[in-house]
Amino acid sequence: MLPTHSLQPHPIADIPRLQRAARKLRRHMLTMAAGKGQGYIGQGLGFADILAALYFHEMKHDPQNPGWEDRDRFILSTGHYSIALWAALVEIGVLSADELAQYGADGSRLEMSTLDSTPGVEMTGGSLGHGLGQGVGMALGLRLAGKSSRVFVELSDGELQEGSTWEAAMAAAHFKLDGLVAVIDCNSIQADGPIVLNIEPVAEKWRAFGWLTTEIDGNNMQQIIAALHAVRRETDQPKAIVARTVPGKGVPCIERCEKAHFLNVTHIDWEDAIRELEAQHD
Ligand SMILES: Cc1ncc(C[n+]2csc(CCOP(=O)(O)OP(=O)(O)O)c2C)c(N)n1
Ligand SMILES: [Mg+2]
Repeated sequence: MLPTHSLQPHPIADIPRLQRAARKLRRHMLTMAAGKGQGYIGQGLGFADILAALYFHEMKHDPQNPGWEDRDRFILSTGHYSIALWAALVEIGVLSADELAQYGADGSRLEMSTLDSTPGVEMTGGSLGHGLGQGVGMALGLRLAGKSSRVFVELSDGELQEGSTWEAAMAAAHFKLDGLVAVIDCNSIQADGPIVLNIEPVAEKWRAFGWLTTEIDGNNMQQIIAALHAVRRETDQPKAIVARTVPGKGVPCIERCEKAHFLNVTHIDWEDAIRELEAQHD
């Protein structure tokens, strides 16, 4: 965890506004899952706070022009978390809220796994373990092009068991990719149960690979903002934020699910889930 003295919020961060944004993202995700009757909702709810902080505070982007060449890049390495990205892209106005009903439908732009043909998506996902390698390539390319844009890569704890992740981590440190930020979503699950291999101590591993690393509660907006602020430092090192998150965060009936990886109508009454989220607004 970050030492207490570094947990001061960024001076211009409006924490309550960002928490409200995260709740809106969660609401969009529940709308999608309820419409489809199923989805990777546990992960999305767990990652909502970080996405809200990235899209509504930290990243440079232009919703009117999602392909703007000076934008910061956000790579969602775990394609199955797409529900979270669709929610963010709707909330910033790149996609329309009407499209939420198309989540997971055949031929839809809002697939259950990401497609880079959808506006705002940097990488086609699905096969795990490739996001960081793509992020390294993008960060190198941006540096060669003389751009100041940064590259944020979401990674999962399951992906820490992929050799390709560590090859990319080593390359990023070798090339001193200062503008590359990995946000590692440690939600302690991997498909149908707990993490299979022991991946701890996660933060020490990133430090050993040469990354400037902080560890936070990934559902605490103040800590998220403090960590994002800390990794703005120019250090000739890539940056890692190890975020401990709770699958289903914000919706108690989903938080309580033992197998939160993929939820469907046999597990969840979606109307109850929406009511639970909305009750927390008060
Ligand atoms: C290379 C690869 N191997 C296996 C899978 C199948 N798979 C899909 S999601 C998943 C779980 C991986 O764990 P994590 O990324 O932590 O996801 P979580 O369970 O937290 O959603 C697996 C094994 C895949 N998509 N890609
Ligand atoms: Mg996981």
